[in-house]
Amino acid sequence: MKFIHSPLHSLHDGGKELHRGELVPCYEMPARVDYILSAIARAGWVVEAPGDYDDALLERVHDADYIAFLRGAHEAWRAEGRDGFMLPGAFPARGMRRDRVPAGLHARLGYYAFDAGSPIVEGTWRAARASAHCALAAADAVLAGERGAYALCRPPGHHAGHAMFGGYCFLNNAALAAQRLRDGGLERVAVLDVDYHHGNGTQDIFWERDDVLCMSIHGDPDTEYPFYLGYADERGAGAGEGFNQNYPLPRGTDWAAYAATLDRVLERLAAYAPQALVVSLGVDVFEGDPISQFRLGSDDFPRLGQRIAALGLPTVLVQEGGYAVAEIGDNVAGVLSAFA
Ligand code: OKP
Ligand code: ZN
Repeated sequence: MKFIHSPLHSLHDGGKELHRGELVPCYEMPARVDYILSAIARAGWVVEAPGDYDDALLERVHDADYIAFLRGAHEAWRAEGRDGFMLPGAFPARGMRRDRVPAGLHARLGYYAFDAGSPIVEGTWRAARASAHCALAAADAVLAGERGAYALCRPPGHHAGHAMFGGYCFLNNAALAAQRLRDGGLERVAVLDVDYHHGNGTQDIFWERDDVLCMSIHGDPDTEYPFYLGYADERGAGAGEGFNQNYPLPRGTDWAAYAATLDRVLERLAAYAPQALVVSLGVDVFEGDPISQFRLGSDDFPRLGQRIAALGLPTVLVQEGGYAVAEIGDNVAGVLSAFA
């Protein structure tokens, strides 16, 4: 088992999110990583840094102009004489033009964003890039024969689509790992997203593909973020029809109800006979999470890990959400202990 982490994550800091009408410090904060690293150290596991990867690899799952926008956004912001974090205030909603990318910086910001909760600061691009590198390095470890590899990614990735950011996510780390496994010669890869929030970005990226099965268990979007995707009738299109599967569950779901759905999901996942698995590992299903509404206890995370490990697949685990900061380390380590 390998554990991959980059200290560059801390460059993504200092932004605020629009939360219920107020600008508040982001729930997705650097301290999350400190708690995970402490728990990893307590378990006696050793963390490695990823190597560097060419930006062209990011275009395996993301739009080239979107990548160029992320890379240059804050520099352009500063060139306009501004400072601090960037948040969009207008979006191309229904009936508006989405077929052309506007020229102005603020216009492009809203074009590529889908919420006002994902601030871009000066270090966001470098942190997001390093986070993606962690996922790529974890995929490479699995391609080299490791049974499991954990990428301590921050910022997270599963809300980032082919050409959009939001939900604290800029580059889709799990999708990049899955694509890396495909490019490394594996024919079928499955992505299992257990974060509390629907992995809309991963769904977007693999929507028309049958070589990457996407399964997500999450809070019902009728009431939970990201609201406008994640319903059970979204099943993929074209060649990808049937290769996207969503399992929304109600607020208040506890381990007993969660495990019943998880067992069905794992059975279907195994039937696809993937050659490797990518887990979008959000631990915001925890009962103490400040922005989520499931009721899994800390004791349930080893159970989750055991069930995933029992698939017997080479597995890349990619860190996504988890905002109960003091407990995030133990909850993540609880899952990882089943693999390590
Ligand atoms: C990211 B991940 C804005 C409300 C939106 C975003 C939640 C993103 C969760 N304040 N909150 O899936 O854990
Ligand atoms: Zn989440």
